[in-house]
Amino acid sequence: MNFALFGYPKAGKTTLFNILTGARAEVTAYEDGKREPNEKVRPLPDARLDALGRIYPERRKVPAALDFVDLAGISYGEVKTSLFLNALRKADGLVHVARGFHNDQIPHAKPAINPRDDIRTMEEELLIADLGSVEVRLEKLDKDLKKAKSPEGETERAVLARLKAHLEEGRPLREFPFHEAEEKLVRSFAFLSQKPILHMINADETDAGRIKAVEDSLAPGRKGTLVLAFCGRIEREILEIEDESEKQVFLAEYGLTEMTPGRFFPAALDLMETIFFYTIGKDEVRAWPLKRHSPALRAAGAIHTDIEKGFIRAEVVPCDVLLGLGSLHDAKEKGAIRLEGREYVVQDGDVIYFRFSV
Ligand SMILES: Nc1nc2c(ncn2[C@@H]2O[C@H](COP(=O)(O)OP(=O)(O)O)[C@@H](O)[C@H]2O)c(=O)[nH]1
Ligand SMILES: [Mg+2]
Repeated sequence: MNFALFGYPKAGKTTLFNILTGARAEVTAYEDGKREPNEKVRPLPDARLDALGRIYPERRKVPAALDFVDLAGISYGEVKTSLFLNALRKADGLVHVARGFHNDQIPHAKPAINPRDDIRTMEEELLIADLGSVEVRLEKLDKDLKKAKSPEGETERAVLARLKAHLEEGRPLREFPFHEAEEKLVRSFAFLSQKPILHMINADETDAGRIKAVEDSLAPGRKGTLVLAFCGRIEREILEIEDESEKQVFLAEYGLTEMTPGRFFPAALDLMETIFFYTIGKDEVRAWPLKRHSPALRAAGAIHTDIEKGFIRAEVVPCDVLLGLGSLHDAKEKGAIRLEGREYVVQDGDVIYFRFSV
């Protein structure tokens, strides 16, 4: 799963990247810094995987991996023409970092710090970028359809025309009521206003004690969007502290309850409607991300297309049941393992063994 950190210049994107991934990428106050993105994969902390791993200590634990890319700042009004559009399109989730801190030493393109405005303009800019893609494609389709008839072309044109009207009303594609076939048809556009977006407010230190209030005051409450706040400067300092209890003291002094990753990961995964299922193989115990409400067949396909093609059945036991009984062997003895078919809707925390034939 991958996340793109993006936003207007000097918002604290690289600071957040470091906080989330443990990287030590350069953070710059003045010059634009480097243009190439920072990238780092971070294994997702997973208490259930850890517990399963303790049953099978000799097997390798493989957590889900989150891939972060930290892009250089994009100036106001320039998202549509940005070099980073492709990086944004590739992301499963967008992480927009908005500046909420005041510091005269750090340049800002607008007269005031206004994260609410930045959220609004950034969402608007993503929408405009999508509108651009739709218009370009429609123009091309119009030309092609004049030259030669094509039922597929007509269908696509009709869908895009509806998307265009929707976007022109200023509504993101997250709020478009896609049917499955339509969704498939436009998937390759990788529309930005269709992606889940997490707005991360880099709040002022003076707001450290009221992070929740900042979040509540800015939450747009629209489908597929979420606002979280963090104090980049304070957390960066805390990261330098080695001693765990000293860290807690420092956090408490500022009125903070938790570091950002502990809040970011569950919130982001929930926003992206991602659950996890687990496999216990002879060499490894592994966590697999999956879109919520997916059938067992899709879970099988996430592991390998052969398992999907040759699917026979899924042997399922919820992780907490397995942990309670002690091991897969005990779960089998106690009859706790269910046999499920391809349509079975996978639940968060299911431990699954797929029977398949090649
Ligand atoms: N006062 C203050 N400065 C910050 C905060 N977060 C980042 N900065 C500073 O803002 C500048 C830009 O930060 P950076 O993370 O590189 O932002 P980016 O350009 O969005 O990647 C650096 O000088 C940081 O030290 C913050 O929460 N408070
Ligand atoms: Mg940066």
